[in-house]
Amino acid sequence: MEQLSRRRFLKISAATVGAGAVGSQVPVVSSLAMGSKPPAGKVETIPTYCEMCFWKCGGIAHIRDGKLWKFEGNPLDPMSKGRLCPRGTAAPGTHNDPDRISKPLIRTGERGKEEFKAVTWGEALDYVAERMKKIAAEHGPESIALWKHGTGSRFFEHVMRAYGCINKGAPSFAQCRGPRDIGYLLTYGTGLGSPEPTDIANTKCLVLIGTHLGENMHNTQVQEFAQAVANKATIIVVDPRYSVAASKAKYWLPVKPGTDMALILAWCNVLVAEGLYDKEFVAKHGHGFDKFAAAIKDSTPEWAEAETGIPAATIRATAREMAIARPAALVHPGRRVNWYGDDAQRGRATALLNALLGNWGRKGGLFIQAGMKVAGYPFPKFPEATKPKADNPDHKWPFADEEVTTGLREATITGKPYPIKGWVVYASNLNHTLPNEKETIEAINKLDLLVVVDTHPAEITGYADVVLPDTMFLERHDDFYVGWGRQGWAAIRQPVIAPPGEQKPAWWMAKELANRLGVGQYMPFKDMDEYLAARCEKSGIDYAKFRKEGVVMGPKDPITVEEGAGIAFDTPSGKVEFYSEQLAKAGFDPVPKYTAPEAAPAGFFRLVTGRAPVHTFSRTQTNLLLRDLMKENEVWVNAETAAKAGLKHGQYVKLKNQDGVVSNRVKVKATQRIRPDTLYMVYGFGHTSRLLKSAYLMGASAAQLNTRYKVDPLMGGTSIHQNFVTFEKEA
Ligand SMILES: Nc1nc2c(c(=O)[nH]1)N[C@H]1C(S)=C(S)[C@@H](COP(=O)(O)OP(=O)(O)OC[C@H]3O[C@@H](n4cnc5c(=O)[nH]c(N)nc54)[C@H](O)[C@@H]3O)O[C@H]1N2
Ligand SMILES: Nc1nc2c(c(=O)[nH]1)N[C@H]1C(S)=C(S)[C@@H](COP(=O)(O)OP(=O)(O)OC[C@H]3O[C@@H](n4cnc5c(=O)[nH]c(N)nc54)[C@H](O)[C@@H]3O)O[C@H]1N2
Ligand code: SF4
Ligand SMILES: [Mo]
Repeated sequence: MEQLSRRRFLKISAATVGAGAVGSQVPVVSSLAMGSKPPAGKVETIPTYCEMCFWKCGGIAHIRDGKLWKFEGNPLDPMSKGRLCPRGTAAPGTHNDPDRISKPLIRTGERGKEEFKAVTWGEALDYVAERMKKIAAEHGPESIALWKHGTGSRFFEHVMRAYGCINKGAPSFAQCRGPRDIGYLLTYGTGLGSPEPTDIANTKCLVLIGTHLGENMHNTQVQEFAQAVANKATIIVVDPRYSVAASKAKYWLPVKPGTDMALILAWCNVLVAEGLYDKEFVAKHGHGFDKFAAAIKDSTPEWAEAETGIPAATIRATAREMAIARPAALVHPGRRVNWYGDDAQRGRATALLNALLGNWGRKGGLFIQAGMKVAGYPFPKFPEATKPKADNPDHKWPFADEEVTTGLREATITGKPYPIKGWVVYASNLNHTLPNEKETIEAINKLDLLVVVDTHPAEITGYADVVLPDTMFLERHDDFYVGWGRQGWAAIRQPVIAPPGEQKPAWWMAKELANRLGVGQYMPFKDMDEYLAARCEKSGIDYAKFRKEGVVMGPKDPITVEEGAGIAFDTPSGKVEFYSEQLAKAGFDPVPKYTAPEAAPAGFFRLVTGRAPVHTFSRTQTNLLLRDLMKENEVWVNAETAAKAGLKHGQYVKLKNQDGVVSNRVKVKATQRIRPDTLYMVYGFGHTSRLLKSAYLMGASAAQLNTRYKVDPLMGGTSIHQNFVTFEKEA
């Protein structure tokens, strides 16, 4: 396999910020690669895994004369393969960010007014423990919920569960990959999780539906995508916007937003009608294929053309491209798929399209994941739960296999099935990550206690009663990351530098809280060194070597059928379910069906969102290295649409949505690269927290305009591409 050059990786990642930014991106990233002589000084290197996003690439921190100098990829790590994305590389910018919270805070003003006094750690933790005990005494510990994202939440979850807090929520499920995982679970008997088992590097035909690799900077996948492009794989991109990925594609299908299901069903129709599908795989592993074939009989390319705007001939041609390449043809399952309310069924439709291509367990398709065993720590057993969880008590969403965030928010608002009176929020900016901020604030106003554990004064922090300042990942220990992939592995997180202020690591806060809540026996280790060393010892892993190298690889199992992997499916039928009796029994379509999306009101455009390659959600806008590359977002407007509306490229406008919510001002990017009926914005900008000084009111918040959402009836995911906006020109 050709070695991927950093240059090609960078080229792919250069993305939306435009040609000018490619140049400006170089200094941050390339000083590491250009072999420039390091200035004099004592340099120490310490490996740890990255958490500038949740991909968890292994990196190596360089400390020069006691200061954090740079963070590079760890060549031993299978996620980074020695290279980090721009955000990982810019991690020192988060360590040094002047906008970070440096002391524990207690609220002095009204909620949302961002008025606090600094207190000692003892005062802050005593306050939290006392309030938690009071809520537990009055309502039971179930009435305190945890919201979480990322590795640092691990011991908060542990301690709270020990105290009897069974309720939790994570926007990284219902607002992200949840619908897709449920679609695959229903079809193949397994969700896909993270990282997805996509053999992009070896595929001969890659289909990306939305999934905007190169802007979505999930490192390994972007590297593999560059490999697929170099290998001349046929790339098919379905996106109303000419994404970076589309610019590498043989086919760009500018689908009408919300009609992807019609396209996927039409592709299935062509594969079946023309007899191009993998008959052997379907005969051996398929369940209910005949019923499936009958259900999609009328989903012809001509029918889909009218819905999607993609010519029937193109639909046929692209289906045939997949068929020629199969089984090394891969329809990427997607990641943030909460778009239109039928998302789990759309996930299932892509799962079925992959099944027709027979790519399960095949080279260039979806491989069989391998893991490794790392022994757990001998903790005492948790107390039995005596109440059901509050987010989905009557299984309103029968196929949700993780907590439903908006269900938990609703329980907090209504007090049903029982009151929720406390929230502990770890690294989740709920004002921006749950749809409809008004409902989030309504729920917050019902609380007796809101604890926010964060690195930054984010929007949610402004509502907190107590703010606990966390270290950033380079400053702390966390639990091991035990990864699943082509080969199992484990990576270590260890502090490489002291925090700049009074910040404390999450595990320490959790341990201190456990002592105050009377559940100290659940955190029996002195510190993380002791905890991690104990797990290593039980697993036969050399801890000293692990600390030095950062990564331990597990056994190398066969991962594809070609290499000898066996396949089995954990569905009710034991097969790939082309027809799902489970769904039929629960009153849902056993074969995915298309519903036309709602039309935009006159004068309005559909607002869709995505990622910038150099930022993570609403987390990194104050990082000076990344802010330098992109300090505000733009609204992409088709050039003709802009001309009709009298808008010029580069001018500022405000956007008003169907519910009358008006955004902050945002720059117009007039471009041919988007459909005339669609507007696009990178999500995460438009901060309204005044304490995020360098990001305050820079760009517009897509989240603020996402007042309307549809809930996926299968699993409670919330779709946000339901919002329409019009222009409000600046006076
Ligand atoms: N740099 C960076 N990378 C990230 C992240 C980050 O914050 N920053 N976040 C990570 C996370 S958690 C996630 S979940 C992923 C998300 O990244 P992906 O899963 O790749 O994102 P998508 O939801 O597919 O949405 C974005 C793309 O879908 C297109 N789109 C919008 N509407 C439609 C439609 O109706 N049909 C089709 N076919 N396309 C449409 C948009 O134009 C855009 O190109 O990114 C990950 N990678
Ligand atoms: N409107 C809209 N909503 C979305 C999305 C979208 O595209 N548009 N994307 C969805 C997706 S794909 C996902 S995965 C979710 C993610 O949503 P969440 O799970 O809620 O997580 P983040 O947005 O990553 O949370 C950001 C918060 O974490 C803090 N933080 C950063 N690092 C640390 C740390 O080391 N410790 C602590 N304690 N705090 C830290 C930041 O300062 C910030 O306040 O959002 C979903 N919601
Ligand atoms: S993809 Fe980038 S930000 Fe995410 S873990 Fe990897 S290097 Fe860090
Ligand atoms: Mo996500």
